[in-house]
Amino acid sequence: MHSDLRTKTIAVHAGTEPEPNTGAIMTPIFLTSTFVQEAPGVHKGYDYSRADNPTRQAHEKALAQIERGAKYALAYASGLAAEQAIIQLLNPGDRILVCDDVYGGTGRLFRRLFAKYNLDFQFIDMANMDEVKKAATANTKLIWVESPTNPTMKVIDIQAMSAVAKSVGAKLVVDNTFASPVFQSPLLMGADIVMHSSTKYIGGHSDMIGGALMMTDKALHEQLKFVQFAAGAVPSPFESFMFLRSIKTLAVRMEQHAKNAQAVAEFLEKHPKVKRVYFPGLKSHPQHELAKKQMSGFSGMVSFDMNGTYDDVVKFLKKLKVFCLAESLGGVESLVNHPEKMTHASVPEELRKKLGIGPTLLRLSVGIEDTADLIADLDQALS
Ligand code: P1T
Repeated sequence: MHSDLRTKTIAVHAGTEPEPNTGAIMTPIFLTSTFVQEAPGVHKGYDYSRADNPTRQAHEKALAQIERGAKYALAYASGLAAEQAIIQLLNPGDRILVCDDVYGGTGRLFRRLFAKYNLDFQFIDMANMDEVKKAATANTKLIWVESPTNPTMKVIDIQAMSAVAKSVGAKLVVDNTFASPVFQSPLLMGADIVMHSSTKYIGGHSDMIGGALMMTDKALHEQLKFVQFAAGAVPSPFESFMFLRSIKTLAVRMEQHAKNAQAVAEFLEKHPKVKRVYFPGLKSHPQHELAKKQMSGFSGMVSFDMNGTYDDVVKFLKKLKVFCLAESLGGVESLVNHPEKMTHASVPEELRKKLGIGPTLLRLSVGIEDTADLIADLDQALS
């Protein structure tokens, strides 16, 4: 696949080639755990599906092709399994700088599971460069960025973080889930690893859990490939097939998500019952200029604070007809989430308060429905 092709073309063809035995245009689902060998160690390139499977290989090839700047990709059973694989590269005593506004489950994985292995996770405000530089000590091995962040849509300067990472010899990881590979290319801005919860935009239909890592460096790919093989958090061949199918429409879906989210954010910003809207595509967003520089679209996630009390929020949620109350994001259908009580309930209370994740904050995953229907739904529920 030529990297000078445009995103919509790459997405449609990514990873798929006609199957050599039959000419089938779609990659078959190789539902097999093992492969017959001619003699011990002599086989056609596959020996066991945890190590490699032809359907997963096509899925990984597609992931590498849709994330600009990537040469390699690895697929995982979930976004958190992909994150876990990165942490498994570290040694006790290593420091990891994490942006303070990460997905609640990412914080939980680091604080409650991996901190006990003597890994030093420092959660910091990455919009504050002084704080970042002060925390970047010689034993810092990883800088972990999520941009835009979940749920308050902070935009972190990826190039600036890459410069800090290089200055101390650390690797830069960017969780690119919210932007999707269509709107942001962290590897071209100095990131070493891009991570996705492919459960979200890459899968796009709220029917699968999956994760992905993309990278440029061969040695880093080999290290992570070993972790994938040794620890085994792989997707099934069926899921790999489904992800291949989803990737074909990723670019067209993202276009509609972004168009709808922009309209919804502008509508909410003008509404008297709304206190504050968090969306990088609004001029009022504190890092709007940075978002314009490092993203080619603002994606489909919009958070907002309602005027009133938690009870008013619950009434509003009950009135919605098109938006469904559910965790997750990035599917074709519009969802609404209450971060404080749902996705970010595991964030320490003090940090939640500092970030502004309170009782009246809601997060919308704006789907690909008709724009006017989405606005009408929000309008009737607000009034
Ligand atoms: O759920 P999983 O596929 O394991 O991915 C975890 C994850 C990682 N990074 C980001 C930015 C995420 O948003 C998520 C999952 N998030 C939700 C389920 C949510 O509703 O925010």
